[in-house]
Amino acid sequence: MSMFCYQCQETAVNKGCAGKRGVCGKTDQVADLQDLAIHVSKGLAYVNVRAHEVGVYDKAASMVVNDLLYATLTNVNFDPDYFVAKIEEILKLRDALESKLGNNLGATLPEAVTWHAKGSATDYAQKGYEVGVLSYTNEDVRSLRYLVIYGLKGMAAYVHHAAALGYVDDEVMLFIQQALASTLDDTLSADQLTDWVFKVGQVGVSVMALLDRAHTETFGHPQLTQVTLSPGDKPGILLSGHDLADLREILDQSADAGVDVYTHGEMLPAHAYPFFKQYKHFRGNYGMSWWHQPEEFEAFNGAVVMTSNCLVPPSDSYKDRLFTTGVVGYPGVRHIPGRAQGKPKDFSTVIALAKQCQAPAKCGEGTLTIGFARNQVLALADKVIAAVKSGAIKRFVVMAGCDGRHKTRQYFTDFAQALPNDTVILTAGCAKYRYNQLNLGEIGGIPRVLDAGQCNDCYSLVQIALALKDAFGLADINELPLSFDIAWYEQKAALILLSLLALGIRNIHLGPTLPAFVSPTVLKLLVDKFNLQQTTTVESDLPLVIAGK
Ligand code: SF4
Ligand code: SF3
Repeated sequence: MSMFCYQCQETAVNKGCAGKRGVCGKTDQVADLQDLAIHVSKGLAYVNVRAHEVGVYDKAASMVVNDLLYATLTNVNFDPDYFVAKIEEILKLRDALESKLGNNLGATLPEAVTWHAKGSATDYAQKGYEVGVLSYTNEDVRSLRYLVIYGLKGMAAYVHHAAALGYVDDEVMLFIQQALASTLDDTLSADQLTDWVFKVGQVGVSVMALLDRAHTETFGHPQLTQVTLSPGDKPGILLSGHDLADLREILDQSADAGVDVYTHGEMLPAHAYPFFKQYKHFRGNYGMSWWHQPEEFEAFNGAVVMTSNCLVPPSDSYKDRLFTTGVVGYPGVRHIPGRAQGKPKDFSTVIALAKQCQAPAKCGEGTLTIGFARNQVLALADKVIAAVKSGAIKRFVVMAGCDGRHKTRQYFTDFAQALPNDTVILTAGCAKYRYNQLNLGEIGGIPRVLDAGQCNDCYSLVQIALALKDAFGLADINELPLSFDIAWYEQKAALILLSLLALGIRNIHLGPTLPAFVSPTVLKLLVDKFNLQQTTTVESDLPLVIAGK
């Protein structure tokens, strides 16, 4: 067996993970099964789009496709059995829809629509390899197709978290099917393929808006909040990932259990929502970004729940204290099943285990200041505008996105430190852990690092930028004293990048490397149209970023 995957920033030698195992720990079998699962999802999406045209659309199937896309995102699901089951479920849904459609399906059908499963998981994996990334021989077509597919994976993540809170947009669900089905259409020209890429970016903005609405209408608008980093002396539950619906249920179910609940990684912004402040046992944040989890989960001593990416393959020292839920999975790690008929998930096993554990070992100290999403920043709008007008703030620099393991990411810490004292950093996503404890000070009471929240809260940063544009009476967002120095790792960041481009934002510096899935021709297009640049060194990039170039 072999594999080929180039979807994340840590892909081997920035070309592609091949052979037996990816850099993230994904095996060739899982990578190939994921590729087959995507292939059959394209087939189901194709049939469902046709079904929509003739009025027999399967709404539930669109969510199955969505969650499958999310499960294949980097560091979400490493379990081959999960993908075998999903492939079979998707084929059944496709076949059922096909029979409803009858002659309406059409005569000339893509192979993804006509393929039928036979054999074992090994045969599935073999098929997955055949229909995976390398099945596209033209590298530009491959690049544009995978920009669409990876953007959709990121979109699926945000759709999933919004849906968990009851927010579903039918037009978005249909778009995901249409965009996925478009990757089966060999008649599309280069321009049409490119159009699909930008459409994904446009819809990405709407999806981030939907998740923002789901979060703020359910939990209130984030407020300026100090989060403690020192653990208490009770046993704990540590919640990582992005899903706030899971957090609410864990907090409800553990309120009288004598345990504390902590956030890890991308769950940190939860402390800023008014709703979560009611829980006395919601104690603080433990640890840093995702890749520190082997040491941090070990030192935590208690139960750990992964609600989304990024899961690092666990060591035996804490595997029996680790739980997955939602679309996350890992062989041999206990999984908390989803909500049946709208009832909350049952986290009693997690709570029972936590009660028997020791309290967390010391990990950090002091506090972090968070909660600068759009409402909180706009509450300071007068101050911010006055500071820009007086010259006290010369520039805002969006340093959002993902963190990762590469040593080269020290660039982002050094860059934040090197920025002059009259600049303000706007951040979101786990990239912030590279500079959120640097104590960069304030400008007239406005902290120099404004943390809007999770990666999806880049939407909040865009809203802040648009409000400033209006306040200054500018015609174009690119006229603002605003620059972008973005760190990426997985496919949510790919969606965020496409969304920023769809909004017409130019001069984005992206690093630490450019995506391996962007071919030289496609890169030229992005450079010519948007002046997209790879981060280089702090010395070279700093003057450009300060000058808005
Ligand atoms: Fe490699 Fe990233 Fe794919 Fe994992 S997700 S196999 S590290 S490219
Ligand atoms: Fe981080 Fe995985 Fe992307 Fe939500 S948790 S930003 S990398």
